[in-house]
Amino acid sequence: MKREDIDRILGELEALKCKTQKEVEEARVRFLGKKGELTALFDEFRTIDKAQKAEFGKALNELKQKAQARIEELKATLTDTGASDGPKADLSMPGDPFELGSRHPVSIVRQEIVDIFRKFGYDVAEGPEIEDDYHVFEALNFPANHPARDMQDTFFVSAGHLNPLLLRTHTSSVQVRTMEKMDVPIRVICPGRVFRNEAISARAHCIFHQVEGLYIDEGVTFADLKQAILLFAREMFGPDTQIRMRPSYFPFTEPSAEVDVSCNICHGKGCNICKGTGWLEILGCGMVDPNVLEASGIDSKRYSGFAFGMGLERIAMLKWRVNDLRHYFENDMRFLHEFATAPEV
Ligand code: 2NM
Repeated sequence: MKREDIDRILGELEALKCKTQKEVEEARVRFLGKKGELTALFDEFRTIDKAQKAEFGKALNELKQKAQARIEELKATLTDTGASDGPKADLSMPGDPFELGSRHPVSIVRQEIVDIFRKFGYDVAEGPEIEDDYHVFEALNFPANHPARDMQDTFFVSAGHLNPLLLRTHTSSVQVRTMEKMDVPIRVICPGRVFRNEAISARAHCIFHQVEGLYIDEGVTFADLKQAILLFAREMFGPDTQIRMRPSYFPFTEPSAEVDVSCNICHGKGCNICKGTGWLEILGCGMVDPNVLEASGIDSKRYSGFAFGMGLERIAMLKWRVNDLRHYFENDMRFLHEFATAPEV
């Protein structure tokens, strides 16, 4: 047995650094374990002669105490729990409640309408909300002095140009882009957000949602329009639904009509939803004006088409008896939860 062995181990203990509890445990085994360095010295101690025992006994005991103290010290200064390979979280903690969201009423109605027209063979097209004057007005046969082209009615992004940028006031602009790009026959519906410079009230809002439809082919007639709208109305409002058309005016269609559906709340008896008339106005439509076809490069002598448009907030109002448009945009959870449905399975 040599004094240097004891001194060397003392030095190593002092210099010992551990980053994890695992490393501390490895050091403990190395110095104090059954096959450790100190254990080996104690075994050797048993075999040495008496004179040497007097010299080394005390030093060896001190070494063992120092080794144990050093290991405890390292253990205490480390913050990890020693279970570093196991889960970090307390799995017995109660979980956060998981709140199920629900669809917005406008989104539900849009999906229903899109699904119906998809079944009829229509494609769905989307386009930019920030548009130019050409696609919102010029190509749609709006005369230069039409009030919609005024700051009073439309939000302009850039003014003073020949073709200013503005927020689209209808999704017909998407249909113009479709007519420019696609070959006839065209069957398309365009859902989307539109913007009008209106004072906000229970019946009007500056942002709302539309679905517009367009059908162009050879020999498309007003009778086709009427039948398409009737089939849509029966899918949307029930198989007993009747429609009626009233003459109207839109710059992009001629002739134009407004469509009412029979009130499915009072069935014609008269209630406060249909204001006693038995009819509810749901959309506008008409035969696409030849000027509109020609502007987008479609031969109006060979082709004809119909178009229609409806406001989603209005249809959702009729469906769920919502009495104020502003509810749709305020994100009041009490309102939104009204439309929660059981999760689909
Ligand atoms: C409506 C009513 C009537 C319409 C017209 C067009 C287009 F692009 F073909 F000219 N798209 N949508 C239209 C026609 C929209 O909304 C009340």
